[in-house]
Amino acid sequence: MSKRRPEQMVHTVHLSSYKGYPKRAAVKKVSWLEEDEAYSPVEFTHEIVLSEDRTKKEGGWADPPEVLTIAKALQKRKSFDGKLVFEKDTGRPINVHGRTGIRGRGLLGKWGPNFAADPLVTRVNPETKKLQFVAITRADTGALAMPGGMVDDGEKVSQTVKREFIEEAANFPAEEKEELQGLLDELFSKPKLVFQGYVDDPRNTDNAWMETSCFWFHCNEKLGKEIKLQAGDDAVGVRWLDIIPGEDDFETLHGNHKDMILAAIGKDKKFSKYLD
Ligand code: RP5
Repeated sequence: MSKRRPEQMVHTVHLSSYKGYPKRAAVKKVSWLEEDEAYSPVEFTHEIVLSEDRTKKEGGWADPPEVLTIAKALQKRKSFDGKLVFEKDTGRPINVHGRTGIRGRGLLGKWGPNFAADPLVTRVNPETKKLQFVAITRADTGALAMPGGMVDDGEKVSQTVKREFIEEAANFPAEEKEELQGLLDELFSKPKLVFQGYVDDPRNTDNAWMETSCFWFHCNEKLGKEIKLQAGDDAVGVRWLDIIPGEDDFETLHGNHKDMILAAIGKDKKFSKYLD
């Protein structure tokens, strides 16, 4: 797995906007270790999150708004990027990578880290010989991204990557799905964990943020030709995208997906040549 020291990640979320979010307050100093006396973040938790309070709604996916009522459970919550630190006056966890311009949870259900999983599915294009990966177009921002999603309560991350791939990138009617099943089982049989950590996601706030586990699955020639793609769920498009640093589509991937992909491939003796 790629071992990035968490402190090397400098997030840019405070510079981003997201549909339905208020404008972020100015962030002069990202790091909590530096004083930013004028810092005045906007409080924002989306009403969808409040309506999914699992203490009030059966099957709800969000924590309750009163963070102190789950203080014990929060103490046990672990971030991939370091020990959780809590605000003294409110008990809220603070973003492991610094200020974002928004307090509260935005559209994220959990206080602190919200865990996702991302499948990096690659192939060598049989004609161009370029290394490519399966990229979806996200419905929320229009950005290209790995077809990842949130880990459901009680679900193993290795199951999440396969489920999310099928939902977002291989969303065929039942019959066709059955035909593809064998290929997908083969492809997802050997998960290789290549990244675990923070995602520079535009939904992040000072008190809630995305973290992911990225698993790499490479298609051999046969699989690369036979796997069919069909967008679904949160994806409005899907395609094989060339992994070419410097090219616009690749440079502008969601969050830090580009860095995760480059780190995984750059460290692999067999594949790093594709980045030359
Ligand atoms: C990113 O958002 C993760 O890396 C993952 O790709 C995705 C999960 O959120 P949804 O796509 O489910 O909204 O931060």
